[in-house]
Amino acid sequence: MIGTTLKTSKSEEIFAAAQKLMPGGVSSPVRAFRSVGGNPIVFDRVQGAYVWDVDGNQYIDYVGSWGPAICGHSHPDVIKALHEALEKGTSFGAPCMLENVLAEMVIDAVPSVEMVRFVNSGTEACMSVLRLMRAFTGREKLIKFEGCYHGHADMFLVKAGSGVATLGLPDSPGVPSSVASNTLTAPFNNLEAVKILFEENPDQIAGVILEPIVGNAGFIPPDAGFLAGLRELTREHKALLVFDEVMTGFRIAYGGVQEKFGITPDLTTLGKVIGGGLPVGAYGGRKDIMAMVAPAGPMYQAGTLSGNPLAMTAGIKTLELLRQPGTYEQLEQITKRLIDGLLQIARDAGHAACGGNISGMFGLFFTEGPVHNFEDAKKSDVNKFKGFHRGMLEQGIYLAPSQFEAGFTSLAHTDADIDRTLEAARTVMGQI
Ligand code: KE4
Repeated sequence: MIGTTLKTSKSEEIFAAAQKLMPGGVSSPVRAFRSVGGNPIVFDRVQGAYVWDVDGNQYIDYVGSWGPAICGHSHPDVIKALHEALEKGTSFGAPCMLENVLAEMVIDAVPSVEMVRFVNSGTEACMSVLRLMRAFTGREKLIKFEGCYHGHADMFLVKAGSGVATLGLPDSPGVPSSVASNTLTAPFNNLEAVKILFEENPDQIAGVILEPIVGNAGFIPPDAGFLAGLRELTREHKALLVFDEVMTGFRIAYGGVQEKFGITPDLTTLGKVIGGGLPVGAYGGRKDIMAMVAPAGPMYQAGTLSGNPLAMTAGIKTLELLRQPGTYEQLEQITKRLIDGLLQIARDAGHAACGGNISGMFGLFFTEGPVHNFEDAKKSDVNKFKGFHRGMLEQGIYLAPSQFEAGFTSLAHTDADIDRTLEAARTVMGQI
Protein backbone atom coordinates (compact mmCIF):
# COMPACT_ATOMS: atom_id res chain seq x y z
CA MET A 1 0.00 0.00 0.00
CA ILE A 2 1.53 3.31 -1.08
CA GLY A 3 1.67 6.31 1.22
CA THR A 4 1.50 4.59 4.56
CA THR A 5 5.01 4.01 5.90
CA LEU A 6 6.72 7.42 5.76
CA LYS A 7 7.03 9.04 9.22
CA THR A 8 5.93 12.66 8.59
CA SER A 9 4.42 13.87 11.87
CA LYS A 10 6.73 16.92 12.15
CA SER A 11 6.12 17.87 8.50
CA GLU A 12 2.35 17.60 9.08
CA GLU A 13 2.54 19.76 12.21
CA ILE A 14 4.65 22.49 10.58
CA PHE A 15 2.58 22.49 7.39
CA ALA A 16 -0.67 22.73 9.38
CA ALA A 17 0.68 25.81 11.12
CA ALA A 18 1.94 27.22 7.79
CA GLN A 19 -1.54 27.01 6.29
CA LYS A 20 -2.79 29.44 8.94
CA LEU A 21 0.00 31.90 8.13
CA MET A 22 0.45 31.76 4.33
CA PRO A 23 -2.07 31.04 1.54
CA GLY A 24 -1.97 27.28 0.99
CA GLY A 25 0.87 27.10 3.52
CA VAL A 26 3.50 27.75 0.84
CA SER A 27 5.51 30.55 -0.73
CA SER A 28 4.89 29.14 -4.21
CA PRO A 29 1.82 27.10 -5.31
CA VAL A 30 3.51 24.14 -6.99
CA ARG A 31 5.17 23.23 -3.66
CA ALA A 32 1.78 22.46 -2.10
CA PHE A 33 1.51 18.92 -3.56
CA ARG A 34 -2.08 19.76 -4.59
CA SER A 35 -2.00 17.57 -7.71
CA VAL A 36 -0.13 14.61 -6.19
CA GLY A 37 -2.03 14.31 -2.92
CA GLY A 38 -0.83 14.24 0.63
CA ASN A 39 0.94 17.14 2.28
CA PRO A 40 4.31 18.53 1.24
CA ILE A 41 7.46 17.36 2.93
CA VAL A 42 8.99 20.13 5.02
CA PHE A 43 12.71 20.31 4.31
CA ASP A 44 15.27 20.65 7.10
CA ARG A 45 18.53 20.66 5.09
CA VAL A 46 20.01 19.84 1.69
CA GLN A 47 23.44 18.58 0.56
CA GLY A 48 24.60 17.33 -2.84
CA ALA A 49 21.92 15.12 -4.42
CA TYR A 50 20.08 14.69 -1.12
CA VAL A 51 17.47 16.41 1.03
CA TRP A 52 16.45 15.63 4.63
CA ASP A 53 13.01 16.49 5.98
CA VAL A 54 12.16 17.63 9.49
CA ASP A 55 11.31 14.03 10.45
CA GLY A 56 14.82 12.90 9.51
CA ASN A 57 13.84 11.12 6.27
CA GLN A 58 16.46 11.31 3.49
CA TYR A 59 15.56 11.55 -0.20
CA ILE A 60 17.40 11.57 -3.50
CA ASP A 61 16.33 14.90 -4.94
CA TYR A 62 15.33 15.36 -8.61
CA VAL A 63 13.90 18.87 -8.19
CA GLY A 64 17.07 20.66 -7.07
CA SER A 65 15.14 23.74 -5.96
CA TRP A 66 13.57 23.76 -9.48
CA GLY A 67 16.91 23.99 -11.25
CA PRO A 68 19.48 26.08 -9.33
CA ALA A 69 21.12 23.09 -7.55
CA ILE A 70 22.76 21.81 -10.76
CA CYS A 71 26.16 21.40 -9.05
CA GLY A 72 24.47 19.68 -6.10
CA HIS A 73 22.91 21.44 -3.13
CA SER A 74 25.21 23.51 -0.90
CA HIS A 75 28.30 22.88 -3.00
CA PRO A 76 31.30 23.44 -0.68
CA ASP A 77 32.99 25.85 -3.12
CA VAL A 78 29.81 27.96 -3.32
CA ILE A 79 29.31 27.96 0.45
CA LYS A 80 32.96 28.92 1.03
CA ALA A 81 32.75 31.78 -1.47
CA LEU A 82 29.55 33.02 0.18
CA HIS A 83 31.16 33.00 3.64
CA GLU A 84 34.00 35.15 2.27
CA ALA A 85 31.57 37.52 0.50
CA LEU A 86 29.48 37.84 3.67
CA GLU A 87 32.46 39.40 5.46
CA LYS A 88 32.15 42.36 3.08
CA GLY A 89 28.40 42.83 3.50
CA THR A 90 25.16 41.47 2.07
CA SER A 91 23.76 44.20 -0.16
CA PHE A 92 25.36 47.39 -1.50
CA GLY A 93 22.72 49.09 -3.65
CA ALA A 94 25.67 50.40 -5.61
CA PRO A 95 27.88 49.06 -8.42
CA CYS A 96 30.22 46.23 -7.42
CA MET A 97 32.95 44.41 -9.32
CA LEU A 98 31.15 41.09 -8.96
CA GLU A 99 28.42 42.26 -11.33
CA ASN A 100 31.06 42.83 -14.01
CA VAL A 101 32.43 39.34 -13.42
CA LEU A 102 29.10 37.51 -13.73
CA ALA A 103 28.01 39.73 -16.63
CA GLU A 104 31.19 38.87 -18.53
CA MET A 105 30.68 35.14 -17.87
CA VAL A 106 27.09 35.29 -19.16
CA ILE A 107 28.07 37.34 -22.23
CA ASP A 108 30.95 34.96 -23.03
CA ALA A 109 28.70 31.89 -22.64
CA VAL A 110 25.33 32.77 -24.22
CA PRO A 111 25.46 33.42 -28.00
CA SER A 112 22.64 36.02 -28.13
CA VAL A 113 23.82 38.05 -25.13
CA GLU A 114 25.99 41.09 -25.94
CA MET A 115 24.76 43.04 -22.87
CA VAL A 116 22.89 41.88 -19.77
CA ARG A 117 20.81 43.33 -16.93
CA PHE A 118 20.51 41.47 -13.61
CA VAL A 119 17.19 41.25 -11.75
CA ASN A 120 15.99 39.03 -8.90
CA SER A 121 13.82 36.34 -10.48
CA GLY A 122 12.84 34.75 -13.75
CA THR A 123 9.50 36.53 -13.52
CA GLU A 124 11.24 39.89 -13.34
CA ALA A 125 13.48 38.93 -16.25
CA CYS A 126 10.52 37.94 -18.45
CA MET A 127 8.33 40.93 -17.59
CA SER A 128 11.27 43.27 -18.25
CA VAL A 129 12.13 41.63 -21.55
CA LEU A 130 8.53 41.98 -22.71
CA ARG A 131 8.58 45.72 -21.93
CA LEU A 132 11.85 45.93 -23.87
CA MET A 133 10.40 44.05 -26.86
CA ARG A 134 7.50 46.51 -26.94
CA ALA A 135 9.74 49.53 -26.47
CA PHE A 136 12.09 48.45 -29.26
CA THR A 137 9.44 47.51 -31.84
CA GLY A 138 6.70 49.96 -30.87
CA ARG A 139 4.29 47.00 -31.10
CA GLU A 140 2.11 45.65 -28.24
CA LYS A 141 1.17 42.04 -28.98
CA LEU A 142 3.24 38.97 -28.13
CA ILE A 143 3.03 35.31 -29.03
CA LYS A 144 3.57 32.66 -26.35
CA PHE A 145 2.90 28.93 -26.45
CA GLU A 146 0.25 26.92 -24.60
CA GLY A 147 1.75 25.29 -21.54
CA CYS A 148 4.81 27.51 -21.47
CA TYR A 149 5.40 29.44 -18.26
CA HIS A 150 7.31 32.71 -18.14
CA GLY A 151 6.71 33.68 -14.50
CA HIS A 152 3.59 35.18 -13.02
CA ALA A 153 3.46 38.65 -14.61
CA ASP A 154 -0.05 39.41 -15.91
CA MET A 155 0.62 39.17 -19.64
CA PHE A 156 2.10 35.67 -19.37
CA LEU A 157 -0.75 34.13 -17.36
CA VAL A 158 -2.54 33.11 -20.54
CA LYS A 159 -2.66 29.33 -21.14
CA ALA A 160 0.39 29.08 -18.90
CA GLY A 161 2.12 25.98 -17.63
CA SER A 162 3.81 25.05 -14.32
CA GLY A 163 1.68 25.73 -11.25
CA VAL A 164 -1.16 27.24 -13.32
CA ALA A 165 -1.47 24.03 -15.32
CA THR A 166 -0.86 21.89 -12.24
CA LEU A 167 -3.74 23.50 -10.38
CA GLY A 168 -5.94 23.49 -13.49
CA LEU A 169 -6.67 27.18 -12.88
CA PRO A 170 -8.55 29.10 -15.52
CA ASP A 171 -6.17 31.84 -16.62
CA SER A 172 -5.78 33.76 -13.40
CA PRO A 173 -8.41 36.21 -12.13
CA GLY A 174 -6.99 39.68 -11.67
CA VAL A 175 -5.43 39.77 -15.15
CA PRO A 176 -7.30 42.53 -17.03
CA SER A 177 -8.77 41.38 -20.35
CA SER A 178 -7.10 44.41 -21.92
CA VAL A 179 -3.75 42.89 -20.97
CA ALA A 180 -4.57 39.28 -21.82
CA SER A 181 -5.94 40.32 -25.23
CA ASN A 182 -2.43 41.34 -26.29
CA THR A 183 -1.13 37.84 -25.56
CA LEU A 184 -1.64 35.51 -28.52
CA THR A 185 -1.06 31.78 -28.07
CA ALA A 186 -0.21 28.87 -30.30
CA PRO A 187 0.46 25.17 -29.69
CA PHE A 188 4.18 24.42 -29.13
CA ASN A 189 5.90 22.89 -32.19
CA ASN A 190 3.22 24.33 -34.52
CA LEU A 191 4.83 26.75 -37.00
CA GLU A 192 1.68 26.99 -39.11
CA ALA A 193 -0.28 28.39 -36.15
CA VAL A 194 2.40 31.03 -35.59
CA LYS A 195 2.38 31.95 -39.28
CA ILE A 196 -1.39 32.50 -39.13
CA LEU A 197 -1.10 34.72 -36.03
CA PHE A 198 1.42 36.91 -37.82
CA GLU A 199 -0.85 37.14 -40.89
CA GLU A 200 -3.88 37.98 -38.74
CA ASN A 201 -1.98 40.64 -36.76
CA PRO A 202 0.20 42.40 -39.35
CA ASP A 203 2.85 44.72 -37.86
CA GLN A 204 1.29 44.35 -34.37
CA ILE A 205 3.39 41.57 -32.84
CA ALA A 206 6.46 42.71 -30.88
CA GLY A 207 7.81 39.19 -30.71
CA VAL A 208 7.60 35.52 -29.86
CA ILE A 209 8.70 34.24 -26.45
CA LEU A 210 9.13 30.55 -25.70
CA GLU A 211 10.82 27.97 -23.55
CA PRO A 212 13.04 26.54 -26.32
CA ILE A 213 12.79 23.21 -24.52
CA VAL A 214 9.53 23.19 -22.54
CA GLY A 215 9.82 22.23 -18.88
CA ASN A 216 6.59 23.74 -17.55
CA ALA A 217 4.16 21.43 -19.33
CA GLY A 218 6.30 18.46 -18.47
CA PHE A 219 9.41 17.92 -20.63
CA ILE A 220 8.71 18.71 -24.32
CA PRO A 221 11.66 19.20 -26.69
CA PRO A 222 11.32 21.21 -29.93
CA ASP A 223 10.62 19.23 -33.12
CA ALA A 224 13.34 19.40 -35.76
CA GLY A 225 13.10 22.72 -37.57
CA PHE A 226 10.77 24.38 -35.07
CA LEU A 227 13.29 26.79 -33.56
CA ALA A 228 14.81 27.58 -36.97
CA GLY A 229 11.30 28.16 -38.32
CA LEU A 230 10.54 30.65 -35.56
CA ARG A 231 13.82 32.43 -36.23
CA GLU A 232 12.83 32.81 -39.90
CA LEU A 233 9.22 33.85 -39.20
CA THR A 234 10.20 36.53 -36.66
CA ARG A 235 12.84 37.94 -39.04
CA GLU A 236 10.32 37.98 -41.89
CA HIS A 237 7.79 39.93 -39.78
CA LYS A 238 10.39 42.23 -38.15
CA ALA A 239 9.44 40.80 -34.74
CA LEU A 240 11.84 39.72 -32.01
CA LEU A 241 12.62 36.14 -31.02
CA VAL A 242 13.06 35.64 -27.26
CA PHE A 243 14.30 32.42 -25.66
CA ASP A 244 13.17 32.12 -22.08
CA GLU A 245 16.14 30.09 -20.80
CA VAL A 246 15.39 30.62 -17.11
CA MET A 247 15.17 26.83 -16.77
CA THR A 248 17.39 25.68 -19.67
CA GLY A 249 20.14 28.30 -19.40
CA PHE A 250 23.47 26.72 -18.33
CA ARG A 251 21.54 23.44 -17.82
CA ILE A 252 21.19 22.11 -21.36
CA ALA A 253 24.68 23.32 -22.25
CA TYR A 254 26.96 26.02 -20.91
CA GLY A 255 25.51 28.32 -23.59
CA GLY A 256 21.95 26.98 -23.19
CA VAL A 257 19.60 25.69 -25.87
CA GLN A 258 20.72 28.43 -28.28
CA GLU A 259 24.28 27.07 -28.22
CA LYS A 260 23.25 23.40 -28.34
CA PHE A 261 20.73 23.85 -31.19
CA GLY A 262 22.61 26.64 -32.98
CA ILE A 263 19.68 29.09 -33.13
CA THR A 264 20.40 32.59 -31.84
CA PRO A 265 17.41 34.62 -30.58
CA ASP A 266 17.42 38.41 -30.26
CA LEU A 267 16.92 38.36 -26.49
CA THR A 268 17.27 35.77 -23.73
CA THR A 269 16.02 35.53 -20.16
CA LEU A 270 17.92 33.64 -17.49
CA GLY A 271 17.49 32.72 -13.82
CA LYS A 272 17.82 29.73 -11.47
CA VAL A 273 21.33 28.35 -12.26
CA ILE A 274 22.95 31.80 -12.63
CA GLY A 275 22.03 32.55 -9.02
CA GLY A 276 23.49 29.28 -7.70
CA GLY A 277 20.61 29.09 -5.22
CA LEU A 278 20.34 32.80 -4.43
CA PRO A 279 17.74 35.05 -6.10
CA VAL A 280 19.02 36.11 -9.51
CA GLY A 281 17.34 36.62 -12.86
CA ALA A 282 18.72 38.31 -15.96
CA TYR A 283 17.75 39.47 -19.43
CA GLY A 284 20.13 40.25 -22.24
CA GLY A 285 20.68 40.22 -25.95
CA ARG A 286 21.61 42.41 -28.91
CA LYS A 287 23.45 45.60 -27.93
CA ASP A 288 21.18 47.78 -30.07
CA ILE A 289 18.14 46.50 -28.18
CA MET A 290 19.70 46.54 -24.68
CA ALA A 291 20.77 50.16 -25.31
CA MET A 292 17.12 51.07 -24.71
CA VAL A 293 17.24 50.02 -21.05
CA ALA A 294 17.42 52.86 -18.48
CA PRO A 295 19.56 54.71 -17.71
CA ALA A 296 21.26 54.13 -21.08
CA GLY A 297 17.88 54.46 -22.77
CA PRO A 298 14.27 55.34 -21.99
CA MET A 299 12.84 51.91 -21.07
CA TYR A 300 12.58 51.86 -17.30
CA GLN A 301 13.37 48.83 -15.10
CA ALA A 302 14.98 48.79 -11.64
CA GLY A 303 15.54 46.71 -8.47
CA THR A 304 16.83 47.27 -4.95
CA LEU A 305 18.68 43.97 -4.66
CA SER A 306 19.59 43.51 -8.31
CA GLY A 307 23.25 42.52 -8.72
CA ASN A 308 23.81 42.15 -4.98
CA PRO A 309 27.26 40.77 -4.05
CA LEU A 310 26.01 37.57 -2.38
CA ALA A 311 23.86 36.47 -5.33
CA MET A 312 26.60 37.42 -7.78
CA THR A 313 29.10 35.37 -5.76
CA ALA A 314 26.91 32.24 -5.78
CA GLY A 315 26.30 32.65 -9.52
CA ILE A 316 29.96 33.18 -10.38
CA LYS A 317 31.09 30.12 -8.40
CA THR A 318 28.33 27.95 -9.91
CA LEU A 319 29.26 28.89 -13.48
CA GLU A 320 32.96 28.32 -12.71
CA LEU A 321 32.06 24.78 -11.65
CA LEU A 322 29.87 24.23 -14.73
CA ARG A 323 32.42 25.39 -17.26
CA GLN A 324 34.84 22.65 -16.17
CA PRO A 325 35.39 20.14 -19.00
CA GLY A 326 33.08 17.10 -18.98
CA THR A 327 30.26 18.51 -16.81
CA TYR A 328 27.56 18.37 -19.51
CA GLU A 329 28.67 14.95 -20.73
CA GLN A 330 28.35 13.78 -17.11
CA LEU A 331 24.86 15.26 -16.78
CA GLU A 332 23.80 13.70 -20.09
CA GLN A 333 25.11 10.25 -19.15
CA ILE A 334 23.55 10.08 -15.70
CA THR A 335 20.20 11.54 -16.79
CA LYS A 336 19.86 9.36 -19.88
CA ARG A 337 20.49 6.26 -17.74
CA LEU A 338 17.80 7.46 -15.33
CA ILE A 339 15.06 8.22 -17.85
CA ASP A 340 15.76 5.22 -20.12
CA GLY A 341 15.59 3.03 -17.02
CA LEU A 342 12.35 4.59 -15.78
CA LEU A 343 10.69 4.21 -19.18
CA GLN A 344 11.78 0.57 -19.51
CA ILE A 345 10.53 -0.26 -16.01
CA ALA A 346 7.20 1.50 -16.64
CA ARG A 347 6.67 -0.41 -19.90
CA ASP A 348 7.73 -3.74 -18.33
CA ALA A 349 5.02 -3.11 -15.72
CA GLY A 350 2.49 -2.60 -18.51
CA HIS A 351 2.17 1.20 -18.32
CA ALA A 352 1.98 3.45 -21.38
CA ALA A 353 4.87 5.85 -20.90
CA CYS A 354 7.02 8.25 -22.92
CA GLY A 355 9.62 10.87 -22.13
CA GLY A 356 13.28 11.67 -22.46
CA ASN A 357 16.07 13.99 -21.44
CA ILE A 358 18.41 16.60 -22.79
CA SER A 359 21.44 16.97 -20.57
CA GLY A 360 20.34 17.34 -16.93
CA MET A 361 16.64 17.95 -17.65
CA PHE A 362 14.17 15.09 -18.08
CA GLY A 363 10.49 14.20 -18.06
CA LEU A 364 8.16 11.23 -18.09
CA PHE A 365 4.48 11.10 -19.13
CA PHE A 366 2.08 8.20 -18.52
CA THR A 367 0.77 8.18 -22.07
CA GLU A 368 1.77 6.38 -25.27
CA GLY A 369 2.91 9.69 -26.73
CA PRO A 370 4.68 11.15 -28.52
CA VAL A 371 4.13 14.46 -26.70
CA HIS A 372 4.67 17.44 -29.01
CA ASN A 373 2.63 20.05 -27.17
CA PHE A 374 0.51 20.82 -24.09
CA GLU A 375 -2.61 19.10 -25.53
CA ASP A 376 -0.63 15.88 -25.90
CA ALA A 377 0.81 16.31 -22.39
CA LYS A 378 -2.68 16.58 -20.95
CA LYS A 379 -3.42 13.08 -22.25
CA SER A 380 -1.03 11.77 -19.58
CA ASP A 381 -2.68 9.75 -16.80
CA VAL A 382 -2.26 12.27 -13.97
CA ASN A 383 -3.73 9.83 -11.45
CA LYS A 384 -1.07 7.31 -12.31
CA PHE A 385 1.53 10.07 -11.97
CA LYS A 386 0.06 10.87 -8.53
CA GLY A 387 0.51 7.23 -7.43
CA PHE A 388 4.02 7.18 -8.90
CA HIS A 389 5.01 10.38 -7.11
CA ARG A 390 3.67 9.20 -3.75
CA GLY A 391 5.18 5.74 -4.11
CA MET A 392 8.59 7.12 -4.99
CA LEU A 393 8.40 9.53 -2.05
CA GLU A 394 7.76 6.53 0.21
CA GLN A 395 10.87 4.95 -1.30
CA GLY A 396 12.99 8.03 -0.53
CA ILE A 397 12.92 9.57 -4.00
CA TYR A 398 11.82 13.21 -4.27
CA LEU A 399 10.28 14.02 -7.68
CA ALA A 400 8.62 17.24 -8.84
CA PRO A 401 5.09 17.22 -7.35
CA SER A 402 3.37 17.73 -10.70
CA GLN A 403 3.03 15.99 -14.06
CA PHE A 404 3.47 19.41 -15.65
CA GLU A 405 7.01 19.99 -14.47
CA ALA A 406 10.41 18.73 -15.57
CA GLY A 407 12.92 16.77 -13.47
CA PHE A 408 16.50 17.82 -12.83
CA THR A 409 19.71 15.96 -12.04
CA SER A 410 22.97 17.44 -10.78
CA LEU A 411 26.71 16.85 -10.87
CA ALA A 412 26.29 15.35 -7.39
CA HIS A 413 24.03 12.46 -8.52
CA THR A 414 26.00 9.21 -8.68
CA ASP A 415 25.44 5.95 -10.54
CA ALA A 416 24.52 4.44 -7.17
CA ASP A 417 21.79 7.08 -6.77
CA ILE A 418 20.42 6.19 -10.21
CA ASP A 419 20.52 2.48 -9.36
CA ARG A 420 18.63 3.13 -6.13
CA THR A 421 16.07 5.28 -7.97
CA LEU A 422 15.47 2.56 -10.58
CA GLU A 423 15.16 -0.07 -7.84
CA ALA A 424 12.50 2.08 -6.17
CA ALA A 425 10.72 2.55 -9.51
CA ARG A 426 10.59 -1.24 -10.02
CA THR A 427 8.70 -1.55 -6.72
CA VAL A 428 6.36 1.39 -7.34
CA MET A 429 5.56 0.74 -10.99
CA GLY A 430 4.27 -2.66 -9.93
CA GLN A 431 1.97 -1.08 -7.36
CA ILE A 432 0.27 1.74 -9.35
P1 KE4 B 1 10.82 32.65 -11.11
O1 KE4 B 1 10.09 33.99 -11.05
O2 KE4 B 1 10.06 31.53 -10.44
O3 KE4 B 1 12.28 32.76 -10.63
O4 KE4 B 1 10.97 32.25 -12.66
C1 KE4 B 1 9.83 32.18 -13.46
C2 KE4 B 1 10.11 31.26 -14.64
C3 KE4 B 1 10.29 31.83 -15.88
N1 KE4 B 1 10.57 31.06 -16.96
C4 KE4 B 1 10.69 29.71 -16.85
C5 KE4 B 1 10.99 28.90 -18.07
C6 KE4 B 1 10.51 29.08 -15.59
O5 KE4 B 1 10.61 27.73 -15.51
C7 KE4 B 1 10.21 29.86 -14.47
C8 KE4 B 1 9.96 29.27 -13.09
N2 KE4 B 1 9.84 27.85 -13.04
C9 KE4 B 1 9.04 27.29 -11.97
C10 KE4 B 1 9.14 25.77 -12.05
N3 KE4 B 1 8.66 25.26 -13.25
C11 KE4 B 1 9.47 27.79 -10.64
C12 KE4 B 1 8.94 27.00 -9.48
C13 KE4 B 1 7.85 27.75 -8.78
O6 KE4 B 1 7.04 28.44 -9.43
O7 KE4 B 1 7.79 27.58 -7.54
